[in-house]
Amino acid sequence: MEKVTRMGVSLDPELLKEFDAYIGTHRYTNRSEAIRDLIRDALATEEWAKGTGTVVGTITVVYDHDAHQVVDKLTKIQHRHHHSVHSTTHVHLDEHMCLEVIVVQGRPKDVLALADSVKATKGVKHAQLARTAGK
Ligand code: NI
Repeated sequence: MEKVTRMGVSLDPELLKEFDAYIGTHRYTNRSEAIRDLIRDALATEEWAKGTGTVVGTITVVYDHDAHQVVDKLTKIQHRHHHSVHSTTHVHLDEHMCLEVIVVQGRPKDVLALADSVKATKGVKHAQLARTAGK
């Protein structure tokens, strides 16, 4: 493991009080852990916003497989965007409802275009893109 660098952070008491409340709500065991997570979140958001480089994430989709040829449509969309699709997991929730998790990896604008197409597909009940960072 790389050597960890310690750094000091100056905060006014009111902000620190709010931050400690946040740490409690989110069940962090210490401030460093919470700060690390917030920094990683900010860097991941930046990576997606920059529009360059490679990003990773998942698109979770819920649909009724009998509705509006949604299976065909989603398959076509994923083939059209095959450069951004890493893999897909399918779960049959019940007789009709399906949950699919599409693991995405690629240029931010391509991945966002894929997510938009999935969300706009008739028959999709819910679709959500989770943006994360690969490092
Ligand atoms: Ni299914």
